[in-house]
Amino acid sequence: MKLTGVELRRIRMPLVAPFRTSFGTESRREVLLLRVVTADAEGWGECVAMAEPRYSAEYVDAAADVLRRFLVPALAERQRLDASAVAPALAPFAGHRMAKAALELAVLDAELRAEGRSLGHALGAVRDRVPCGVSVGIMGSVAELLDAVGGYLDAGYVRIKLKIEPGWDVEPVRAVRERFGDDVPLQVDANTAYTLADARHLARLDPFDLLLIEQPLAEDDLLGHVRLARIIRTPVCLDESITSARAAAAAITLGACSIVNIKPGRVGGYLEARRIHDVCAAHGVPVWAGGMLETGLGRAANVALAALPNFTLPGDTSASDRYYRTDVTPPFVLDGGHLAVPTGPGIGVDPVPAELDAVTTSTEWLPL
Ligand code: SMG
Ligand code: MG
Repeated sequence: MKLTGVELRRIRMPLVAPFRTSFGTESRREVLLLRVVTADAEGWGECVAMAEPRYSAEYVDAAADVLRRFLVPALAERQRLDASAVAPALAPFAGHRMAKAALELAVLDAELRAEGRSLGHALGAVRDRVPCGVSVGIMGSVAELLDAVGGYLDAGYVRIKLKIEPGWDVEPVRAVRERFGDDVPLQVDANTAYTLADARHLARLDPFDLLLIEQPLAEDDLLGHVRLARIIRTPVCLDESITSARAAAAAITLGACSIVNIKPGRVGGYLEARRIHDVCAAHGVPVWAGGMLETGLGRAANVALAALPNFTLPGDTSASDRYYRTDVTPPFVLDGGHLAVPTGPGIGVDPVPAELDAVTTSTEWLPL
C-alpha cells in the first residue's frame, strides 16, 4: 500500500455527564482522529490519549506532536507499507503507544477497506455480538450512585464497574449489593489509587464477590500486586501496568494478576492487543475490552476486538448514548445488553460528515 498522506483532526465532544475517577473528572472529550489516505482507500484511527496526562503519561497535544514530527515521517520512508509493518517502523521511537496505535489502526483500516475485509474477521472474531458492561464514575453521594446504577441496569448492561478511591470503596460496593442483589456482575477500578499498605482495607471488599479489582496499585508496582493478590480474595486485574504482550506475560508469570484488561491504545495497537489476548489465552487468563470514552470510530474497533474467543468477561464497550448525545458515527445501540460487531470493510463504520464537522476544532494535512 502506498500512503498519500495523513490528516490529523481534533474534535471536542461534551460528555452526557461528568465522569469522575480517582485521577480526575472528565466533562468533555478532546479526541485526535487520524485519516490515512492511500491510492485505494481511506482509513480511520482514533487516538485514546486524554487532554491531560493523568490516566497515563500521554496526552492529546503530545500525541499530535509526536505523530507530526516523528511517527508519520517514519512511514514516509517506506515505499510500500502494510499494517503489520507499522509497529516495527515506529519501534525506534520510545513510548507514545496511544499515538502509535492510532496510526496503525488507520493504516489497518485503509488496508482492510481496500481488501473488502472486516476488522473482526481479520483479528479472528468468533462472535457477531458482544456483551457490554458500563463503567460508573465516583459520585457525590451513594443515593446518586444507586440512581445511576439502576438506570444502567434498566438499560440492559450486563455488568457494572464502579470507580473507587480511598473514601469511596467499601460503602458504595455494599450499597450496590444491598440494593441490586448478589447476582449483578460487579467489579471495581481504582486507577492506581491505593498502596500495599491498604491491603487489609481492600480485603474488606472480599465478602461482596466482585468479579475483579482493577489496577489497585501504581502502574510500575508489579511486586505490590503480587503481594496484594496473596492477601485479598478478589481477583486482581491489571490495566495501566499492561503495556505490551511481554508485560502481560511477566505479570501473569509473577502472579500479579489473574485477569487482564486489554486496551489497544495503551499497548501500541490492535495487533499487539491480539498478541496479549493470545498470551493470556495460553496461560488460561481471561481478558476483557477496556474503554477510553471512544467515539463510534474507536468503539467499532474495540467491539471487533472484544469478539475474540478469550474475551470472556463483558467489556467497557458501552453504547454511544452512555457517553455522547450525538456520536460522530451512526450510534452504537444496546440490544439485550449487547453491541453488534460491525461487518463492513475495515472498522465497518464511517463518520457522518455533518456530525464530524460540527465537533471539529482543527484539521492538519501531513503529505507523504
Ligand atoms: O470507555 O466506558 C469507557 C470508560 C471506561 O473506566 C473506563 N476507563 O481505567 O478503565 C479505565 C478508564 C480509563 C479512562 S477514564 C477517563
Ligand atoms: Mg481501568
